[in-house]
Amino acid sequence: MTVPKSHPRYVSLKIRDKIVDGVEKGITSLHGLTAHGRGEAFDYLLGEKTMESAKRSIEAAAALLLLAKYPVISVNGNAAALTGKELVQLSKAIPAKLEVNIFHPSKQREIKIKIHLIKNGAKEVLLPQKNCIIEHLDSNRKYVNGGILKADVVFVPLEDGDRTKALVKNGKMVIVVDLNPMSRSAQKATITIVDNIVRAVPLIIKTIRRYKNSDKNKLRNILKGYKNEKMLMETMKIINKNLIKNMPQNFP
Ligand code: PTJ
Repeated sequence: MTVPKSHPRYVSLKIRDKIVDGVEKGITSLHGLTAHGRGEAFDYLLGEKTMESAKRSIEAAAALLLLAKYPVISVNGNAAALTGKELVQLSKAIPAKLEVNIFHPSKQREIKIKIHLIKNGAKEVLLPQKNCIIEHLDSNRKYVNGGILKADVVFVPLEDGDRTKALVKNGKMVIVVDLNPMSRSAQKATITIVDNIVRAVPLIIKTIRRYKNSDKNKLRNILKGYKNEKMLMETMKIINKNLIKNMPQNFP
């Protein structure tokens, strides 16, 4: 769709185009469209910009990814369509493995996501295997590969809540990007970045590059000072403030 640059919702509509494109290419599921709509609604409430609290979560996420022994980036249909190229860049910057993991089962879609990531510069992309299963999960997300199975830190952008909980139960630390601070993923993750994935991932890459050669103690201190619940609380306050600010003024 050609969106005129002058349109007040230009950026949002361009992001929406990427999801539609993902569906047309067979990368994103149809359900991904509704998931995106939910995200858009929360982004609207958050003012469609990266909040200070999200910036602090991004710092902590970068520190955790750099300290991890075996970090893995999990990629689903929405994340691939919105930030395929950037997730490949992130995997190289850390470095971390890329593993496809989708909720709505489709072997074909898994392969298309892999091809999409390879076209965007990935050297290796792991696919779920039927004989490789993580515990505490019944959905299609239970099928993993050597990456997620072995990982100590899993980066899970844009997710449904069950898996975050299951990954934590499996002893992993989980970094989530989710615009909804009330979602189960947001509430169960080790670090929750409440921001749009299209803004968050480039910022994580930038922060990783900035901290890449930092002393490990500096990174540990960033993590020590980080409290996920506090960030979620600050986010909720911003939503509250934005709701009040936008209330009709002259209502009797
Ligand atoms: O490709 P699949 O089969 O793995 O399916 C992927 C989706 C996203 C469809 C699947 O995981 C799903 O159904 O997710 P949910 O349960 O709808 O949760 C998605 C969460 O992501 C919601 O809390 C949304 O608010 C949030 N979200 C949507 N778009 C964005 C987002 N968060 C960050 N950035 C976005 N652009």
